[in-house]
Amino acid sequence: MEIGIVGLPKCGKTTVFNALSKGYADIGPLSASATKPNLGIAKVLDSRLRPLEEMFHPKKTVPAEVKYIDFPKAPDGPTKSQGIAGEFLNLLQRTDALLHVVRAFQDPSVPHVEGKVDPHRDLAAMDLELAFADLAILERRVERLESELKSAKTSEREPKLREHAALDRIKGELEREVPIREQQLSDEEAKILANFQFLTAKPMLIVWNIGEEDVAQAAAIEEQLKLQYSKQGVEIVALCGKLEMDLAEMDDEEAEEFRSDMGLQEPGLQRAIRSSYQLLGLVSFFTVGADEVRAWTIDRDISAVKAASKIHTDIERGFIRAEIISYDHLIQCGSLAEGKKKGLLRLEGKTYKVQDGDIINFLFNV
Ligand SMILES: Nc1nc2c(ncn2[C@@H]2O[C@H](COP(=O)(O)OP(=O)(O)OP(=O)(O)O)[C@@H](O)[C@H]2O)c(=O)[nH]1
Ligand SMILES: [Mg+2]
Repeated sequence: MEIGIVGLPKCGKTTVFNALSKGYADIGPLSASATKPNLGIAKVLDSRLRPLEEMFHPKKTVPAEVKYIDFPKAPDGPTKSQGIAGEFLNLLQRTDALLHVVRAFQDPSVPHVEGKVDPHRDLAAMDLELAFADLAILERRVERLESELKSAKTSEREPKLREHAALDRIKGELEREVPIREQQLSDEEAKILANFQFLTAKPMLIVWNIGEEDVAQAAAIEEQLKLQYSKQGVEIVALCGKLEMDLAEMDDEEAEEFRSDMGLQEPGLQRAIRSSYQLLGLVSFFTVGADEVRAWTIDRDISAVKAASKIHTDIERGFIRAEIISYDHLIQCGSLAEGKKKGLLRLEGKTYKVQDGDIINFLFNV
């Protein structure tokens, strides 16, 4: 699972990246010569891990992870593109979701290209860039189909005509500024689209990068923004990138103290990571034991046997049954043995749909 970070120049992309992945990539003027994307991994903090640790005292605990990619700034040049460097478009298209950073912080030492800081304007400008990238691809494909149709045999015409009609309609809506993720698609259109990797079709998390002085109002700002921008496939969080980056560099205790001094409640960063997780339609199941308590990431609604393959293909191949208890039931019972006595630890087969929070022990035979 990979999330691509996008945004206009100097909006704080690399800062947010560092905060998410606890990384040390150069920011600000130091990053001027950066030519390679930064890759990082964020651990998904899950409040269910701690009680499981207390129950099983494992040697180690492994949280779920999300990968983030931060792109260097687009080179100055004749193209109007501000937010997407052409050479990285492919990489961006391969990601599963976008994290769109919008500058809402005031800082005279970081001049804005447009002069004034205006996050609403910037958000719209970047959305437009994403739409342009998709339109360019749609136009090329539509033109190509038109020229192929001229010489196509009768038997080949039908599928090409259908693809043409679908793409042309989607293109028309995109030109009216409806991102693909908000368009109503027929099953056939969705199938045709699956062959492409359109940017405006990806789920998007907007990170409203507020200044240090606004941190106390973060929750209120976020509430307001949600009314305006939350939609199907779009989530929004308000956080101060710079502060979160500083906090990510501290150890837990120090960070905790700092947060309470600042009056910060739930870390903005954790909300951002969790939102990315939800946007992607991901859930976690857990494996537990004296060696390891571990969260595993899967798509919502996948089968027990597919979930097993996340751990090892041997477990998938030799799958017999899965012993499952829900997280809530396990906590109520206090132990697996008690869960079994109460009949809450049950046996499920290959096709069982794994639920968020299931505690699973796979029985297999190789
Ligand atoms: N005051 C303040 N400054 C910030 C904040 N976030 C980022 N900055 C500053 O803004 C400047 C640009 O931040 P970067 O993270 O490098 O921004 P970027 O979007 O990666 O920039 P490019 O990759 O060059 O497009 C740096 O000097 C940061 O310290 C913030 O929340 N508050
Ligand atoms: Mg950067």
